[in-house]
Amino acid sequence: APNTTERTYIMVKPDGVDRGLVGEILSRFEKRGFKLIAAKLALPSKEHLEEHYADLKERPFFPGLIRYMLGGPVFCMVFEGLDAVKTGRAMLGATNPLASAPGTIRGDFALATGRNICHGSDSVENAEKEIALWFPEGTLQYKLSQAAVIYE
Ligand code: DGT
Ligand code: DGI
Repeated sequence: APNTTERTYIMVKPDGVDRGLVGEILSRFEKRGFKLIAAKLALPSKEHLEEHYADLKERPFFPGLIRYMLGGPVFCMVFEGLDAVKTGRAMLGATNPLASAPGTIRGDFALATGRNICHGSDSVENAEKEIALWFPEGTLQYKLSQAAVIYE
């Protein structure tokens, strides 16, 4: 049977929250059929963001990235569903919004790599790490009544 319980961590960055795009971004995942199993608005510390972006620590844009991410609240979400990680990335679009197709979130709402309004886990392994980092309190477990109309 297909794995309908894969999870991904999706985050609206401070510019996305400031621009009023939380509902739009959440809504796209919801409408696609993914199940929302955790969500919150957060003001992460510098240390927390440095851990989230630990893989990019040596990159020249790292200090600017952390400053940008400290600019205001972020909206944190966990979605569950078939191929959630890869499909989530496809819905966000490319890292550089100019390379993102129209119809993707970045392709519809962003122009600059350093202001690309959202984050999505890039592998199942990283999704597990990110969910543990942002939701140490855990996620919900429940059944959506629409599951039978989303999956065969
Ligand atoms: P790709 O090669 O298919 O993965 O496409 P991208 O998304 O890497 O975009 P590309 O190849 O046009 O640009 C290569 C890198 O250059 C990109 O990952 C980040 C940087 N870059 C491109 N445009 C911008 C920009 O407008 N602002 C900043 N800060 N960096 C940019
Ligand atoms: O997972 P992504 O957000 O698509 O991309 P990533 O994990 O490679 O990089 C994380 C963030 O770091 C990305 O959303 C924006 C920023 N970033 C990545 N590459 C560049 C960058 N910022 C600037 N200014 N320039 C870059 O080349």
